[in-house]
Amino acid sequence: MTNDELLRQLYDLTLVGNGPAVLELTTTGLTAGLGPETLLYEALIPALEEVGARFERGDFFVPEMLIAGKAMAGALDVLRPLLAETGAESIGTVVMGTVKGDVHDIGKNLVNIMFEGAGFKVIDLGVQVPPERFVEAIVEHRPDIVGFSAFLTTTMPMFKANINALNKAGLRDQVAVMVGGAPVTQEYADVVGADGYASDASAAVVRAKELIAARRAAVSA
Ligand code: B12
Repeated sequence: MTNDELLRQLYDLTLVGNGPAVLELTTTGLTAGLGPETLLYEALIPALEEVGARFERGDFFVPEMLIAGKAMAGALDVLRPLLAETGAESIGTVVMGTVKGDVHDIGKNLVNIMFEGAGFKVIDLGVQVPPERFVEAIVEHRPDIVGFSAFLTTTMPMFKANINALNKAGLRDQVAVMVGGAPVTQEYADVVGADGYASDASAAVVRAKELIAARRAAVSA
């Protein structure tokens, strides 16, 4: 099988949510010398995008989304140590969570993996995280960055609710707020008053480093 055929098969099998075959093919791909990023960005993520498109058209339903998501999550478990390979000292702390009312966690988990890979300490609060839980975690861990993930237009307003909770707790200027998730845009991030937005995990790392550098420069000025 050529690498292109392997990526095509991985895409097809993720699309239909064949977890065991996705796992096997991910391992085969790595053995054949394909990088973890190639497997992610050229097969796994495009497959989930197609799942979403089919769901929107009414060709797929929630069970299909669920098994495709599970297949992707299984592959991520294999890719995680390779994406997060680092011996570096921590360059900052990030508290991350999917907002209240939202159970999508694959995108958030991918961001966490890339953050860890870049040398951040990540505290993952999981999914359906209410504003008060973010506040507690910020008080406890004193992170440089708090990240809110949302995948539904109906849960995106929780960004604003979370920021209001930080303001109320007097924590807003102690932490940089980053937001993201499939329906989120830079414009929306600006409207809710977030400090940073990124459309994917690699961009999230770049933006997080910029935010930390800016905050440290402001403190020492
Ligand atoms: C898998 C999936 C599910 C699974 C989730 C499994 C899981 N454990 O996550 C299940 C089946 C549970 C599910 C449920 C539902 N889903 Co759903 N789901 C999806 C699907 C197909 C893939 C999402 C995904 O994981 N993508 C892969 C990752 C890697 O996505 P990504 O966006 O590239 O992630 C990057 C960025 O967003 C960014 N990022 C993410 N978070 C953050 C955070 C920060 C701080 C930063 C900086 C960056 C960042 O970095 C990530 C990594 O590169 C999407 C389709 C889509 N196109 O998104 C629909 C989709 C998100 N779901 C949708 C819907 C409607 C639902 C349901 C309401 C369906 C229903 N009727 O019940 C429920 C809601 C449940 C709930 N309360 O949350 C809609 C949302 C529409 C909308 N605009 O609101 C979508 C878009 C499908 C569609 N096209 O209609 N879903």
